[in-house]
This record gives sequence, structure tokens and C-alpha cells, in this order.
Amino acid sequence: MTGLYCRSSTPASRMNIRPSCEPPLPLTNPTAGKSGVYMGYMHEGAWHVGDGGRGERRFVRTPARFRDWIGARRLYEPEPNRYHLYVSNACPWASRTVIVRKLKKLESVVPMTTLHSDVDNGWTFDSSGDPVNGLSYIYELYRAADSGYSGRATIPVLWDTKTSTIVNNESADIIVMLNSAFDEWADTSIDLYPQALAPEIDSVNETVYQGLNNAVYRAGFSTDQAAYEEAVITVFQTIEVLDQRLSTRRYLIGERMTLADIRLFTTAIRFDVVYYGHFKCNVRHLWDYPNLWGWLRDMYQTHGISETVDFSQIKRHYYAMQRWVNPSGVVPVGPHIDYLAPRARHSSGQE
Ligand SMILES: N[C@@H](CCC(=O)N[C@@H](CS)C(=O)NCC(=O)O)C(=O)O
Repeated sequence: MTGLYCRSSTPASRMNIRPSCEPPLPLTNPTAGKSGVYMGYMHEGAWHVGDGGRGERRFVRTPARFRDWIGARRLYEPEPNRYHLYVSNACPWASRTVIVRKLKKLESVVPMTTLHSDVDNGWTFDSSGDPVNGLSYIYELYRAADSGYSGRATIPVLWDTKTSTIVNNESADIIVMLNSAFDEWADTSIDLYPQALAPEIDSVNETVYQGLNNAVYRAGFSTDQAAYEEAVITVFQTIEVLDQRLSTRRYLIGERMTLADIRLFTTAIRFDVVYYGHFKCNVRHLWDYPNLWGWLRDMYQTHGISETVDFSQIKRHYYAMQRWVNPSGVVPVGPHIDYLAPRARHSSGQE
């Protein structure tokens, strides 16, 4: 199981507890940690250190700024090796794009650079650097795309090497593009967003985004008791609804996997590992919900998906980098979860 077994000689590993990450320090990205600044933000083209509004009483996510589209007869035409994807395996939003790129077999069509989970001045390239523009930090890409950019320097980023700009930095858009814009070179036997199902997928996506994908962050980043409680209640109400939904079908929309499943998966696979503890979403574990738990193992065991999940990087990124949530940066040893347990679900969704 990727990342669940640590070979380093920590006290926990010597006790054969199977810790799921490296010790918290030193940082494993040699270029990271130099400034002690983990995240930062851009204001009018300049990079600013500090949390830049993290630790607010109620967390409000800033909408993505770049929302252009790749398509035939558009400014951004589909072409192999023209666009570059910047991601991190720690990030649930970026991981959506990693999974869709993999399932559509676009690895040689849309090149990708994976940033390290250890950040320093925001997302930081490792010692091999940015292969496209030779940069050191993701915020420099934002500045290159818009010299007056104000906002957060988030991943994923879909970069156009031809016009040297950011096409799109919203994962919800990028996965729709990856699903069909490159079909001339992709695996067309897989369609994760069939037109006939689009309204239902969109509707489930909205429920999952408001109630889970973003609500776990609203819980975890809140510094206000009432705001936190409201978010956690929303999270568990949504989990109940999804568990119920999955009692009668294998996937969220029915018998085929769609983008709705991928958008839920990247949050669900992080739930017991980081959101339960670090974001205090601890009313119940996800494994306590039989249908959701069966669906999660089913997804994880789908060919190609588990390779995109790196529990070690996920835990380090949240626990060691989000110091406004976890000031010590200490990363927990557990939990040990068997995502490879048999997933014999039949089409009704039941095990
Ligand atoms: N709406 C964006 C959100 C992306 C996002 O928030 N990414 C996080 C990483 S998990 C990030 O880069 N955060 C940096 C920051 O907020 O400064 C998407 O879905 O693409």
C-alpha cells in the first residue's frame, strides 16, 4: 500500500507499528523550509509571506482566476505536448486531474510536473526545478501569467507553453477538459462525463463540493467554534446522504464511474487519514459507513487509481505544512487502514 509502510528508523517503526509517514523534520524537499514560510499569497504581482487570511474565523475559498478553455477553433487548441499540468499528490484538487489524466491515458499527451508536499513560499519545485520555465515556485507562474495577479497561488495549474500563460487553475474545469478535449490522442473507451448524465453529475458534484470537498476545509480552517460546528454537521449530514445513495448503486451516478466519483474520491481517501484528526471531522470514521467504505475501496482498487495516492505526502502536507492548524508540525503515526480489503460489491452497491 503506497506510503503506508515507513522504512525509516523512527521509534514507531522500531516497534513495528507501521508508521505511515516520515518523521516531521527535517523537511524532505531540500529546497523547502529555507524561509520557514509555508504558504503565502500574491498581491498586485508581488509575493507576500504569511498566511494571508488563513486562520480567519470562517474560511471562504477564493474562486479560481483563470478559467479559459481548451477546444477546437479556440485560442487554446488541443495539441499534444502543448499544455503542462502542475500538481501535487498531497492536494485533493490536483489529484482529481492526476487521476483523470491517468484514466484517459494522457500521460504522453499532457506532460505533468509533481510538486513536493513540503512547501516553502507556497508550492515549491524540488531540486530538479520547473522543466518548462525554469522557475522555483508556483507563484512565479501566476506572476508570469498576470504581472498584477492578486490572490492565492494554488495548484493544479494548466499551463500553455505556446502563449506562456495559465489556461486554467480550477480542477473542476481541468478534469472536464482532460475527459474530452484531447480525445484524438486519449482512450475514448472511457467517458467520465457523458452528456446525457451531465445534469445529474453536476447536481451530485454541487452537493459533494458544498457538503464535503470544501466543507472539510471550512471545518479545519475555522477559528470560530460555531463556524466549525456548522461545517462538521454539514460534513456528516452529507456523508449520510452519500452512504444512502451508494446503498442502491455501485457508483454515485449508477453503474459507471464518472467525474462525480473522482471528485468525491480525492476527499474520501483523505478523510480518515487527515480530515478526521487534523480538520477535527471526528464524529465518525468514513469506514463506519458501510456503503461509502465499500465504494472507497472499490475506487482505490480500480486500476491506476491507487498509484496516485501517496499517504505519506498527504499527511506531511496537511500536518507539517498547515502550521496555523497544527503549530508543532508533528505528523501522526497512524492510522493503519486496509484499503486493499476485498471490495466484493454487487451492482446494488451492497457488499
Ligand atoms: N478551486 C481550486 C482550489 C485549489 C486549491 O485550493 N489548492 C490548494 C492545494 S490543496 C492550494 O494550492 N492552496 C494554496 C493556497 O491556498 O495558498 C481547484 O479546485 O482547483
